[in-house]
Amino acid sequence: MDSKKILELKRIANDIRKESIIMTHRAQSGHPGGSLSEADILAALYFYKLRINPKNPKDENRDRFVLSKGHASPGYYAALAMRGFFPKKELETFRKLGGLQGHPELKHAGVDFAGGSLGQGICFANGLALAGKLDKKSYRVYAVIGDGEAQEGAVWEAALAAAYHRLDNLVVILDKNQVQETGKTADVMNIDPAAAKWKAFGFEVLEIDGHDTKQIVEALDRAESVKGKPVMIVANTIKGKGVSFMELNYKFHGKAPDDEQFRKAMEELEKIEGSLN
Ligand SMILES: Cc1ncc(C[n+]2csc(CCOP(=O)(O)OP(=O)(O)O)c2C)c(N)n1
Repeated sequence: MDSKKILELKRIANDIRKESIIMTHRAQSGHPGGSLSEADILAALYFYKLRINPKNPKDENRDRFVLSKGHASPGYYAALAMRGFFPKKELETFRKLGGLQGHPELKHAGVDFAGGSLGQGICFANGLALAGKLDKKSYRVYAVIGDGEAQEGAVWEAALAAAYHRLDNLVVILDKNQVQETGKTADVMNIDPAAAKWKAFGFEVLEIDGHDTKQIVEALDRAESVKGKPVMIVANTIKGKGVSFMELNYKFHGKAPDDEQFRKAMEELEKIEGSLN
């Protein structure tokens, strides 16, 4: 991928971050931390890798995307709106009655999975991937899970099943942002060495810097050539990435910025935007 396209994806990721801050601030509710950490991954998926068509969101041959960490919906909605699944104006309805809910609902164009109950998305992604194989479809399935979420037992049952069924049409991306709801993942219940664990479960494991767009794109490309087993991309990220006082700060897991924090966050993200021109 040329450097121009990389830069474009970085700008998109920054826009996803800005929208996540705007949405959570407006609603005074929602999850900024995990939205900021997943932004570069979502930008690479939605604006490079996924074979999807916003004009035909239910195309049966589309690649599937599962946001298993459904609480990080602001980043997800921003990516969907920016990709054209629904008007950006709808982002203003975030967490309002009848609008975009805190956790994704299937009624919204582009949403393939109603995430929220942690541990379920990767199981659902397995089902999609298995169905694709049985139906001889060429679509691929991508799922993003959180590192706190990876403490759920169901995740490991899904990992066993994915390898057992040789789901080489499945790519799981671990948004390893180091922090969960109440503190550091390593302190609450350590999931390391994560890469070695997924490898032992039968995955092809690629470990990357999840904020390095070039590495994300290369890993997504490489994943396509893996045969006979599912792929795990361990994306090392920073919760709250891009906003200094949110970075690695569990207090911004599920808390919206107040007016002053909003102003500062936007100022920082706009500075990053300036550096990307
Ligand atoms: C089964 C289940 N238990 C608890 C919760 C409440 N909860 C929402 S987010 C969260 C922390 C998730 O941490 P992580 O997966 O690291 O997410 P991220 O840091 O990427 O936001 C918890 C415990 C939930 N949504 N589902």
